[in-house]
Amino acid sequence: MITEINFDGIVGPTHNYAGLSFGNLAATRNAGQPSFPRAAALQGIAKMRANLALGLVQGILPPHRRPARAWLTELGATPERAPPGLLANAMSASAMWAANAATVSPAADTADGRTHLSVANLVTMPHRSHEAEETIAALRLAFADESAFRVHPPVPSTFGDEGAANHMRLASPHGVGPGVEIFVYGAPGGRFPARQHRQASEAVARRHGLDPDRVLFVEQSPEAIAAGAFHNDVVAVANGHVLFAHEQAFADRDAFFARLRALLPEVEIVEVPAARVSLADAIASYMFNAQLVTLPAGDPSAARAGAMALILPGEARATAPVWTWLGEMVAGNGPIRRLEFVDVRESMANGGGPACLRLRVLADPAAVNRRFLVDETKLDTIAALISAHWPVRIALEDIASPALWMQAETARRALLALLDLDALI
Ligand code: SUG
Repeated sequence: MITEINFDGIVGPTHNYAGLSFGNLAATRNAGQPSFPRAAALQGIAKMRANLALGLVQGILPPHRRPARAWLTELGATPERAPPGLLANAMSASAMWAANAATVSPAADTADGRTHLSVANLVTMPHRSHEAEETIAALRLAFADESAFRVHPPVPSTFGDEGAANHMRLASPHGVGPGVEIFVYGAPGGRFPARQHRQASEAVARRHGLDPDRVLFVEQSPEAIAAGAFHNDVVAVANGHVLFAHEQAFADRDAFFARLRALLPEVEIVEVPAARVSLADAIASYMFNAQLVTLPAGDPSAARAGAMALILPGEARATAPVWTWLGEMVAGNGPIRRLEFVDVRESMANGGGPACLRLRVLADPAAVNRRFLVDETKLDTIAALISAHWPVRIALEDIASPALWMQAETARRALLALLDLDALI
């Protein structure tokens, strides 16, 4: 049966705060702080358990090899002889933010009736620009069934592409027919880099065989990028027929909403007014970097068919205007009926909330390589391995430590062996 599967990136053993992402305010603010990779990875596991408890199907994507030796070699360096800045770029655990792994178009939207995935090139940030090669290997293995999936390589690096973080899909609540795919891009020239280029989005839409009449290319508001929303999923999220967004998320909100309503009259737009929650508070709390999920039938809070839950970071509770607004929203009669909170604070400190940590794929779980799917028991074994192998703490100076490189490589190999994914070593 076609269902939404969330593939979470397992937080890698080198998770650290090197402040590499200009324009990502949390990451910049926490630069130089010690990190706690074991706690970070276990927080990710706990989030996956919370998703399973809601009755959702859960998948995983393994961490990438760190240090990224192959990338350093291409640059004429080695971990031992790399300038510190370059080494930090080779040690980031940033592949954990699986929303940036690829853009996904479900089978219902594509010309050949297969689910298409385009691996993101992530070229704007050096530490993320070398993720694509391992991501494509993992996705080709997870979605190896060519009758159901097609995995595309990244678009050429001329145009920046950040994957699903800048893509939303809305569809009829009855689940029939193609959806409307929305690609959100940034215009260059602002205070911070616009990571998603319109040309990259257009290329992805063409390659996926989307109906041009059911695709919208929407500019993210320059104010949102300037306020620290380096991806659209920091100010908006969509699920089913519901769009949950900040009033200042889009450059031309009125034109976008009018086009969307014309294409999908059933759409429900839950908009948070700037007068209630400022852009700054929305970004600090990551209230939009939530997983907006449809509760399975039978859930007590699903008082009406297709009711939805918002899986939010704990930080959203700590920001008073956000907490007040969310409370009023769930008490009302809207489509979002339940709030769930997860503790992903190690990831949040690098600017990655619950939604960043997962890649959504609408597909039949039976068509997916089962090694990439998890249940409670498998999560228990992964958690035990993390507790045995992941470093407890990394201080910035440890990034240059050969002992840390060895521990990280051993930990990753042990995880891949446990998952029966040695093919990715
Ligand atoms: O690309 N942080 C990530 C956070 C990605 C969040 N993803 C989504 N919004 N979907 C980024 O900025 C910080 C790493 C560092 O500084 O070491 C970092 O890469």
